[in-house]
Amino acid sequence: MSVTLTRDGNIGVIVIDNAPVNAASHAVRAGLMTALAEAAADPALQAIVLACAGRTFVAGADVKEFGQPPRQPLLPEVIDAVEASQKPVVAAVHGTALGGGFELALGAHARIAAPDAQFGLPEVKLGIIPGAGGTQRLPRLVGVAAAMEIAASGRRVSAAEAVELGAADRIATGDLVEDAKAFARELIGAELRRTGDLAVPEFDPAEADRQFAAIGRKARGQLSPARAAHMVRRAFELPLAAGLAEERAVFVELLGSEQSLALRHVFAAERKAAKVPGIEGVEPRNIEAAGVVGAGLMGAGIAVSFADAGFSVTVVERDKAALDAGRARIEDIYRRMVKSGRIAEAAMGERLSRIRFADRREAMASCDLVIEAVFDDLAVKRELFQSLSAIVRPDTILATNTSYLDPDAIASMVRGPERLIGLHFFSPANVMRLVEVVRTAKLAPDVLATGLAVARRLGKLGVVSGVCEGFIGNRIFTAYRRQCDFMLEDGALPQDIDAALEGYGFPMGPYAVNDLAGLDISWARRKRNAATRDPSERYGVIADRLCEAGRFGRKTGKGYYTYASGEKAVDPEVTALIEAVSREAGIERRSFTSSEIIKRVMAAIVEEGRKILAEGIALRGSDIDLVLINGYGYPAWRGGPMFQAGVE
Ligand code: T1G
Repeated sequence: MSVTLTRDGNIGVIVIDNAPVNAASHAVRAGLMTALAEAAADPALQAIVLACAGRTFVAGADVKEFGQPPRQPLLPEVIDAVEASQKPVVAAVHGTALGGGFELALGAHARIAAPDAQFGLPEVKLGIIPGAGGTQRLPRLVGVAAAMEIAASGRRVSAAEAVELGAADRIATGDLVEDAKAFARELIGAELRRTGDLAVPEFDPAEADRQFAAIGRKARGQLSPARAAHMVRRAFELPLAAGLAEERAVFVELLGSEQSLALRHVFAAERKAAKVPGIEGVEPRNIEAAGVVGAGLMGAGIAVSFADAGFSVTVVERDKAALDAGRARIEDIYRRMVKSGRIAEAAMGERLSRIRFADRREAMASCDLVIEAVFDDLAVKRELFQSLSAIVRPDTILATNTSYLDPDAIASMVRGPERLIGLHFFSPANVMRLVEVVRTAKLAPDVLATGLAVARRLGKLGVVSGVCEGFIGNRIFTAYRRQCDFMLEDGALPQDIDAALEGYGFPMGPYAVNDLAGLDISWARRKRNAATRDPSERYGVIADRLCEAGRFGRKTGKGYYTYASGEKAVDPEVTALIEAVSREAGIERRSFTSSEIIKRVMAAIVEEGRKILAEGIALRGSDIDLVLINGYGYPAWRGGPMFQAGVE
């Protein structure tokens, strides 16, 4: 680690070098104070550039220091010293200036960014709020509304948007540090614009109230987004010093909160998930050309994911009609992304240009990886993989997106089973972060490493799963759905269970989810497995009864709920059907409190999670937490069911 001061004529260049992400550790903070003092004392220096070595500007406070006693100088003190400098300080930002990194840049008198640099205040994702002036300085540059949104969402802000908002001043056109030096030279002799001295611009209180309420609703029980937004608004009411003090107090309060401990567990868990025993140092294969067989709902989403990440994609369907339908599905996904403002029209064209469509599998002969998302039937997969084996190169990786079939059985059909991997995406595949990377028995280590690398390049979270029915996520979902179904027979109603889980922080309860996905899919699976079901095990019949009545969910206008008006509504017919099932089973129905429902669901999850760990299907409890958070809507600010149960 080093913080160096070098001289280029009358410009002092301070460079922070603290791999891997220039986190603002104690040593960095102390080094900065020394370098600033040296630059201030050197009469030959008339301006200062603050830059970082390596791949990014300061990416935040050092999360490894959280929970330890704070050590002087604290980051706010360093930022105050930057801002108080009598000589202009220009921050040269590349990579991701996040959290304390963004706050450090805000303390400078100007900011110049590399074109692909990003800014952000992701503290809320760690259950805290910015603690070094982010909520107090940002609104002084961009206004209350934009600052509330940025601080409460924790999202990334591109360099272009930062300049547009006023959070950054320029985009570098050549070498970032050279451009920063030129910028610093321009500021010599000019009146210094100290961010902290700026007044917070007027804003519309009624609009801010509406924005604040929306932030609270979206947070679904998480505290930090609203607290961050509130502190931004306080910047308008308080002088800087008081605002900084109040912000720091809230930051320290939340740092000790359960929600922050839980979210820091999730942050660490995401990095642990990439560490898989047995493949340390194994080089992934180079994947540039991906083939996707099947352009239904899943295949289309997978193709979009790969195109979005810069792969060239070949989409294959069985015939022209299916191919045209698949192409239309993919174009529709992009049109919706443009409509929602997620991407610009030009980006849609650019990404679509990466996708080729073919109704012959031979079109994938040059692919580095081919993934199938065809009908989940073993005979269909067998025929497909046998033909693919003869078309693609021997080193082409073959992947299955199957949800419930046995990937080892599929691997046995492939020439070179060591290259058959499961990549289980979650619908909609171009939105959901989670990919279960399924480790088949014969899988080659470099193919497993490649699966994880591809998931990462897709911007997704790869979690390794062994082979079992439903892998990690669906196996656990099935287990806790079973408990919910039993509670329906014992006395609860769908709306009770959904309300309990939504109150716990899930975006949707299991029955509303089921109506959305369709009841017929799991019904088909239950009928397929009926012959092998253990007759001694309790079996919930309500789902079958609903399907037998043609109630498949939203797509048939009714399932666990009715959707006559398009909105979900409780259906007395369903209540009557459930009560009849209880009567037939001789069950005396009783009421359930939300906390009892939650306790029973969490117990079912943890029990199944422990089995999954004992069987070696999941590497660690925190991997199971990541699957439930990123695939099933478990509220991240609770850390995960295994975290709650103290299972690492
Ligand atoms: N502190 C310490 N180590 C960090 C770190 C951090 N802030 N961020 C990442 N690392 C480590 C990480 O553990 C991993 O280590 C390695 O860097 C590569 O990370 C006062 C209080 C920067 C976008 O929340 O979003 O500032 O596992 O695998 O995918 O208001 O890391 O290899 O040993 O994630 O290229 C605010 C969190 C902190 C940013 C890079 N900042 N980091 O992503 O690499 S709170 C954040 C990230 C704060 C102030 C408050 C990402 C990244 P190892 P990686 P990446």
